[in-house]
Amino acid sequence: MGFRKDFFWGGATAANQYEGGYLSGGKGLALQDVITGGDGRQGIPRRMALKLADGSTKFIDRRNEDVPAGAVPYIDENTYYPSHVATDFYHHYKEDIALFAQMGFKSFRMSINWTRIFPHGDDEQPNEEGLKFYDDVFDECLKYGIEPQVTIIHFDLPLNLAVQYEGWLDRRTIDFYMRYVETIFNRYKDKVKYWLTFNEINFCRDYTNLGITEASKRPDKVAQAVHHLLVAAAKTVILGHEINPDFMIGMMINFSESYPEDMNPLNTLQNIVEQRARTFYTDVQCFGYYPEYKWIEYKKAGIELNMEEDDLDILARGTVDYIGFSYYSSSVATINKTAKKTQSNLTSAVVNPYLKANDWGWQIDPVGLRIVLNRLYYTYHKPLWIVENGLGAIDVVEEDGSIHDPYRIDYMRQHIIEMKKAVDEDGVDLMGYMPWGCIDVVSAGTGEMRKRYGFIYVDMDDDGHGDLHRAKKDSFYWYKKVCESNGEDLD
Ligand code: BGP
Repeated sequence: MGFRKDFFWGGATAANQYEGGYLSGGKGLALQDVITGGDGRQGIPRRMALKLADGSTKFIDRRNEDVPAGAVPYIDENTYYPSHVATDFYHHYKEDIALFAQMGFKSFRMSINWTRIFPHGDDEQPNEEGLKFYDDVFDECLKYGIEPQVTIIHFDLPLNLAVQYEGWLDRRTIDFYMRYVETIFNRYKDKVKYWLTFNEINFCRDYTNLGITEASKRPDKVAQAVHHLLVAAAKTVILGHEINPDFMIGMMINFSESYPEDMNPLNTLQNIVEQRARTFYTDVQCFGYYPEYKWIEYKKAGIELNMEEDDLDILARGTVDYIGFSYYSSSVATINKTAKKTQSNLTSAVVNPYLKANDWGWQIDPVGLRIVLNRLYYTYHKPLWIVENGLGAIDVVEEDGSIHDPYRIDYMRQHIIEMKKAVDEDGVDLMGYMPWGCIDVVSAGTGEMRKRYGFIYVDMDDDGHGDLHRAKKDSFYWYKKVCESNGEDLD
């Protein structure tokens, strides 16, 4: 009973939110480098500065406004961009990995910046300095017996591919991506065994992930680009197993639970329909084919995918070895169009009166995690790995430098208790638990630093002020006990 002996206790990060060094070592510009910060609680969105086709410039809300055709994102010199320094893993990786080792991490999730390896995305040759950086990072992890888990694409697209090719809409992007994948697979095949393809693939639908202009007006183009992502993900699995049969290559999805509002059958039906925004991806990546409901949806919308002859075969052969997923909160499905809504992970959610929420409105639901574990395991029968979970909160540094974060400990304790029940009582095969932002990083949704998840505090604020020194929060010592006791000591 209890978690498996080789359970991966660890933590998760992503290059564009953590690494900084945005032009160091030959790195090129990625779309994430041209997105500003914002303020989630004040409703100030993250923005992008654009040079428009007529020569004028303008800022847009990167999530709720389309990038017009012909527009080119640029860096406005009077604006602060949080990814440029982030929390500077680029220069602090040795110190940070040593701290992870102190906590007893067995695994560390990070992503590779595509533009550190291929600065423009379509380069013929990789950038050796970028490759060397990750060699050093992996060596440092392995020195402490920490298994790296690498996300190949974490909300990441070279700016050049967006501007010159319209990103994933252009089939050639699959080839550029595969060149990147082949390069890193060959280079790191003896250092990295666990991979994830596209972070939260179900949220990769906008310009910053797909590179499609006027995305909201072009659902057919979005569907086409998503098809390219799925083919690319399947090709990754096939190629990875050829390069090293021991590779474990997972998908990565945000799987929030959702409940029908009440006993009205129409709300249960609504829930099934809403769940398809997630299960479409797990169905394709685990079963190896498009589910019938998706073909019907596309047919009704007049969407016809351009497929190459062997696409369906690639999808069938490229099914994943495990399911990696993020879980933070849950939602409610209802046919009531005026139901009260709150914020959630990169989206909004209907309010559930049974749950409390964090400062950003995300509803906290540990039991929902057990439900998701059951749903995924008993649908797909693949090992599961929770590769993100955690509480975004404002931390206060006391005069003596200590940081007391009982709210974070409590959140994680409740989720680990439910995880344990899923393993012990429900028989779910769970590989690991990687709390998000194990060290403070920039928020993906709001671009803020004040929204912190870490066990380790980093001195950096929303305007780029801070000396970047690291400090252990109370949760650091708590999580150390959790790792060392294999999840038995949660006090
Ligand atoms: C997920 C992303 C992460 C991360 C996390 C927390 O959507 O995969 O990159 O940031 O959510 O979200 P936020 O940073 O918006 O609080």
